[in-house]
Amino acid sequence: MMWNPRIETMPLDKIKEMQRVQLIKLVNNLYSFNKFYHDRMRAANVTPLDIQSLDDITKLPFMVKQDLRDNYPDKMFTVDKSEIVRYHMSSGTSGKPTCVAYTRNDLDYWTEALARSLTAAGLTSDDTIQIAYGYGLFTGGLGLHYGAEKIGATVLPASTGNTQRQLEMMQDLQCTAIACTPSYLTHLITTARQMGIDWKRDMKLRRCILGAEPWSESMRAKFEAETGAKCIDIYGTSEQAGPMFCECEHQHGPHISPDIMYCEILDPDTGESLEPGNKGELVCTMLKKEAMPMIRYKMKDITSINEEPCECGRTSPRLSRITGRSDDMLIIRGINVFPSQIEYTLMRIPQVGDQYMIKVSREGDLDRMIIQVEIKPESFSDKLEDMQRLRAHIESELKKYLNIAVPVELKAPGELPRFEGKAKRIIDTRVF
Ligand code: DLL
Repeated sequence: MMWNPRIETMPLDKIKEMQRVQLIKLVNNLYSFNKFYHDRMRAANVTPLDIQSLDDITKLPFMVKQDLRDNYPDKMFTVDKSEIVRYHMSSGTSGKPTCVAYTRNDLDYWTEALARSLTAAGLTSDDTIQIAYGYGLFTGGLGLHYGAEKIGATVLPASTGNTQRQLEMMQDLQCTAIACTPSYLTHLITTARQMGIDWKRDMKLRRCILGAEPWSESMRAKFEAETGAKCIDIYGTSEQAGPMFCECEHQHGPHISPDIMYCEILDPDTGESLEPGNKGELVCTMLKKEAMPMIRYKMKDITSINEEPCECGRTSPRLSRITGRSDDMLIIRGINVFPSQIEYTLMRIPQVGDQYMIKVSREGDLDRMIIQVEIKPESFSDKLEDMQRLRAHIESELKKYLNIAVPVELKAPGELPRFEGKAKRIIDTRVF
């Protein structure tokens, strides 16, 4: 089944022509009517006349997350406030979040992309999907919600947390699909075992829609063996809109919607464009976004594009599994964490010294992060109580800024290693 066969099976040359026309329209509009983009293009010495072919896109300047932070909250919006119907926000560095705005059409295209994606994943109006991504400022819950409703599936907006109840609801309502992070599925599996639930005997689950963080083929094999459900990768970022592109039932990487997004893959070292099939940094141009267009936005995710037609009959290109990032952003159990956020939070606590270390590992299939923090000599005390109080204070400050509970280990002055060259403050031993 396809949601939009005309787009999903369009021959590649027609796809590229459609993207070319849309790109020219987008660039003309932004150059003529928006100061931010006009100034950017002028600074890069480009005018709309320079953009005639898809390859000409390389003349346009890149955009990066820092642009969103520098222009927080609304300096990059390109429509009147009255046209904005929703905001989503994500945490940023140095305590500054990023804010993404949507017009009615932006929400409609996002929903359309998800309707195509969920259909490709094998869902229909007969399914009941439990959405266990966070509802609220995070894009996961609401994004999947409207996509699933669009195809007529029954939605259980469970959001995150309350794991026993999630499992009971899944059984009671005979949910046939769940959308959540791979980390949360791991937790659900462990809890189900403790509750004596046998997924294959007691559940009707046939699809798990997993994304928002890296996961692997070996995790897929384990999840499928335990739950009996097909596990489908879903990719998206808040800058694009939110969760967007799912694998089809052949599970060879998420199919993108080429009328909505144009992808480039760049060599992270040289910045050169790479041909399909080669791994590099993903750069996306959202061809239809109104409230907050994204042109040549550097996602910082490492992947490749596959333009070969798929066994499912779709011609829409696929992304390969995301194998890492070209920046230092960590994703801990589905939550994006920037080391600079951690540093910013720690350095505002007067008792904290200059040295800290972030340790990330995997226990079973779950991420574990610990932050070791050196205390200033004058703040260090032999009294256990004082140190426990200080540790609790640091942990609560970190929770406030990172949105995730992170255990802290206090270290005596001089205990952590010093670096002669560039400090190496992150030790990440996870393998995906
Ligand atoms: O994580 C949107 C989303 C929600 C995607 C639900 C899928 C499901 P952000 O919080 O902006 O948006 O984080 C985006 O998460 O740049 C990747 O590094 C990572 N990511 C997202 N999906 C995948 C995936 C949402 N399937 C960042 N595999 C991206 C690996 C993923 N990494």
